[in-house]
Amino acid sequence: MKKRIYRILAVLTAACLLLAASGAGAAKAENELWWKNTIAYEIYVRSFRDTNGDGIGDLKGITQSLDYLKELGAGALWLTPCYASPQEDNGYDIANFYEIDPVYGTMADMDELIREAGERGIRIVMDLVFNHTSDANPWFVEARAGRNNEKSDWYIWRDPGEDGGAPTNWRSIFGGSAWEYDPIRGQYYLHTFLKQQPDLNWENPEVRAELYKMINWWLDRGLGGFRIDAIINIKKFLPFRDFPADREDGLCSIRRMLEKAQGVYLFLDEMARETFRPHDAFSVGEVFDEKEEDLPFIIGENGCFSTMFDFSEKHIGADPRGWYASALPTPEEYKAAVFAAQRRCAGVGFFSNIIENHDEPRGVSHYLPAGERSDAAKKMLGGLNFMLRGLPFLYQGQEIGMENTVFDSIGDVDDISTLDEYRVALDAGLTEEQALAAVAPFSRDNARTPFQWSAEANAGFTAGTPWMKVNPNYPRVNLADQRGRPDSVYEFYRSLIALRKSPDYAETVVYGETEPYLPEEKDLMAYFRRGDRTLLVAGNFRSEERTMPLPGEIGALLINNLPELSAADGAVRMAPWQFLVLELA
Ligand code: TEU
Ligand code: CA
Repeated sequence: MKKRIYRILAVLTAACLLLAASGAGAAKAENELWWKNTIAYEIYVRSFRDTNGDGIGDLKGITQSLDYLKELGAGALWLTPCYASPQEDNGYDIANFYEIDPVYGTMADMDELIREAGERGIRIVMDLVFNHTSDANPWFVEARAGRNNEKSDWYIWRDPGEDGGAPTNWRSIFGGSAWEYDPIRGQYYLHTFLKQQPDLNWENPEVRAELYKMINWWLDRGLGGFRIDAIINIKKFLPFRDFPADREDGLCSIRRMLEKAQGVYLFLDEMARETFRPHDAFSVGEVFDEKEEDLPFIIGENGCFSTMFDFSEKHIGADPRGWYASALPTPEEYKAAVFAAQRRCAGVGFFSNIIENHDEPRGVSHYLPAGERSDAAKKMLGGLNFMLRGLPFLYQGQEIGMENTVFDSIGDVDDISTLDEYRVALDAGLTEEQALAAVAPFSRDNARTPFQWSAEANAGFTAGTPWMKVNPNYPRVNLADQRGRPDSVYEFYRSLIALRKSPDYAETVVYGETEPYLPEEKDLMAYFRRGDRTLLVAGNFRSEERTMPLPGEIGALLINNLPELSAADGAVRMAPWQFLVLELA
């Protein structure tokens, strides 16, 4: 019976989507060009540039950096949340969607940024956090005040369980029960993340209408689009029930419930129909645990988003017991995950490709072995990711090869997720020192240290005291040292961006199919990009030389992260960490 209902639901979803899509196709085709031919750049507003000496990055700091971002070649800037917020999760807990948090600036600063960016051909993309709000949001304040007011059903409430405790045994993503008791209502409310981040009830059409109104309000202000946060979590699996515990605490990760939910694409298609499509707005989804058969609903010709991030590499080595028991990915595991993702989206749509973001450790410290994070290796990793089919999303600092930071003690840690994982490690019997060492490589704070502009005090990020310690390697790794230096990581990224935009190669780099080359060759990651030209992209994930046979004659050498190239007798002698983009004759 249940199976039949799900099948009907899936068919219904497909029918509605196909119906909705026919009109949208044309408009979408026209609009999608701008974002496909560009590169996107994520800014962690808090750590980008401080202009008023309070040690916290701000909107004026981004406006003052637009000429730099233009020089780099960014066409879209994704800003992490800068709405009014108690900052419990650094802005991912929004108290007012219509107000800029004073710590980041004013609405006038926002309008100025949108205008100034527009004058440089750059579009601003805001962060949409719609699975939850802050518990300081007036919507939640009203909802918890009673069971019969206008907003009572805007969040997810349940009576206590038989034992008077939490309604189910779910663990939030940041640890502890996903249920918080509220004495005023005498009920529990659900929070997938922090208890200060109560989940919105998307089953309530009033909630959805209010959210769509807000999106259109911002799009009418001239935004280019949105990044949509943790969006698959909005659909819950009903009726609520316990799941088998996955740790000693008797709880089970809430992800187990969320991954069983069905029908989220009806909500997402409605959202696109009410907001993004009428505005030809760009949208990139933060989608986890999606099923392959659902990809067309997400990024297909008539999908609910323009694109979505490919997170498959992020999960390599992850252990359900926690970060302390997780492992860093090997080059072969990384290569396999990347090629599988490229295969999954081929002929369906565009993934947005990343090696890092504000939730991940630095890519060069995560995917390159310790002791091997040379400029050549950093360029190779960046190049292998950048040349994939899809939209390249750079994260601030990636373009200069920023690395994981150093935590002298747990006191240096700001990230709530890291603090939770540290506690899990201690509960597993590690000493404080061992626990910190075990979770540090996975910490989100690695990506959140201030941007390293120069070797001056505080890396030129602030004239005050930075809200988070600057990475002590800033005298060695900073933009001022690299700008204009031909062999720098920064100039290497600029050369990749120039190739993607070059009239001769754009069609192939943007639209060309990806096809693995010699995938069985250990620690060699190579693939073709087949468009109106054929490119061979190759990286040697080793600190020793190796030979790579060529599939044909080289027509042109387009990118080389090293000064030399030794090619003879139908093969290339690749130096350690060498990266090449060759055009085949
Ligand atoms: O993240 C969603 C998410 O589930 C993961 O990124 C996860 O929280 C994290 O990696 C655990 O380490 C989004 C935002 O990107 C993140 O910054 C927010 O904390 C989270 O949603 C809640 O809004
Ligand atoms: Ca500031």
